[in-house]
Amino acid sequence: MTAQADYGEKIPNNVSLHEDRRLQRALEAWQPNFLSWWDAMGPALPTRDVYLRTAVNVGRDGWARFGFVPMRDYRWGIFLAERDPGRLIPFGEHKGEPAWDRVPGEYRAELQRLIVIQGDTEPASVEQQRNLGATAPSLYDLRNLFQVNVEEGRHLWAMVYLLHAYFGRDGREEADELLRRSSGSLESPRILGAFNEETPDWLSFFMFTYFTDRDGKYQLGTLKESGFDPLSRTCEFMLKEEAHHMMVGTTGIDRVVERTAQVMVERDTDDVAGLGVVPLDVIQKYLNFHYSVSLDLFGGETSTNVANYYTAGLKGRWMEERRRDDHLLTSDSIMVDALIADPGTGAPSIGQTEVAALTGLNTDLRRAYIADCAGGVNRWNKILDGFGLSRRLKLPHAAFNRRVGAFAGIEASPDGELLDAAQWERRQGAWLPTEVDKTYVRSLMRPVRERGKIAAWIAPPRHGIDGRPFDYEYVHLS
Ligand code: BYC
Repeated sequence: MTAQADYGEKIPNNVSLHEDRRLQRALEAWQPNFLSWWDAMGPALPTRDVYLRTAVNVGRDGWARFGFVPMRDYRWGIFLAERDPGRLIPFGEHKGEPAWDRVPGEYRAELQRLIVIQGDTEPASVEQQRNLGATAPSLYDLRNLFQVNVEEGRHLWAMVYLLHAYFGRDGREEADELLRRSSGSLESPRILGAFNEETPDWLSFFMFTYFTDRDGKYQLGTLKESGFDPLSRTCEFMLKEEAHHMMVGTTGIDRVVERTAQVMVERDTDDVAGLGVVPLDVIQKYLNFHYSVSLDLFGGETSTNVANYYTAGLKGRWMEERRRDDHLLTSDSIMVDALIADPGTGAPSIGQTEVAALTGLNTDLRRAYIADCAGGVNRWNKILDGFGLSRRLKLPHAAFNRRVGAFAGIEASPDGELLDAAQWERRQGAWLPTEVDKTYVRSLMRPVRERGKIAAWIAPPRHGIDGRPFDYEYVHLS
């Protein structure tokens, strides 16, 4: 059983931190560095307090408490899902052995790397979203932004706990590095590409929380299967919080599409750029961008890293336990996207090739993700349909705008047509946000801070938070 959450401690936790004074001291020494980072890189808009959900336990019968909290006093805690003492490793060459409570020496470097990469994304997203508070379309949205931010902060704590508790001095150094790198920095950028991109406006924020947070959902889903039980348990709990981030993205884009569709119908025109809402082709360009950089987050179509992680029992598949196979995959294969050279001319074309299932595991996960993303697009198209509009949004081809994997070296249109460099240069402005598009979207981003009011470019939400109405005063500004 997991210990009860201890809220009397400086660092709330359900891992009996007080029983390990050394670890407790080490984390308490990291805490002020975290707070200085939060002050310097976290939400820039000054607020008095915010109606936030704080994780207080991991149980089914309630794990969160809602209330007004000054953000700096948010109780970032360490919570692991309950321990299943009989848990067995579900895949790889250690399949069927008891899950590990300690780090196996032979896998130390790989596990640490996975935890550091995961940990690095959490503060990165807070940094990317730092200035969005200044232009929030409503108090409801402002509160959701801050909720996402504090929870990403808590997810950083989750990874830092693992580094401190299980990886000795190396782990402590890595935990410090997590606060030293910063999103978009030239000298010490964040590790993964998408986390060095800007999130300068709320359309980007909703696209980020839809597409990039969804990568988080899938990656955490695979780490939840890990044979290293503390990692598994922390990811299981992180996934609960992650659901709110998905909701913010999904309904955020719903509401942008809805408002645009409304104005298109009212004015009987597609050309809504001058009418204070985001034109559908700009929404499509933002979607193209965020989707393609998020596809990159899954790594190459083939990867020996992922094969090794799986075989070692460190990182499983999405829904590992529901898969009906041997969970070893040593004799299976998978078709993955690839560039195929024409045997005669050598000219490349987009096709598929068969590889060992183990090396194709990034593809396996990316496919689950793509299917999930398609669900969002269907939803937004239903909104358009509901307004009687025939225009549709779509996911671009997997080869479009890729910088990692099989298509990193080529350019392709959203329909998957191969392009040479000159064609790409000439046409990319039709598919990716241009400076003009970004400036237009930014021009719409005027803050609305009056209770119950909302900016004109977005529809109000259907529901408030925690049963409160939309016009609740979710944030008290200072
Ligand atoms: N940018 O062998 P490959 C989240 C590197 S999001 C830059 O194909 P692998 C969140 C790669 O590291 C989830 N570099 O890659 C969301 C490798 O480097 P080395 C975060 C990249 O290892 C929103 C090389 O290229 N969690 O939680 O099979 C808000 C060859 O690549 C990129 C995780 O990612 C890139 N996009 O797969 C807040 C889970 N992609 O070894 C939070 C942990 C690849 O040559 N990470 N590279 O130096 C992993 O499982 C894997 O490391 C990756 C890459 C899936 C990222």
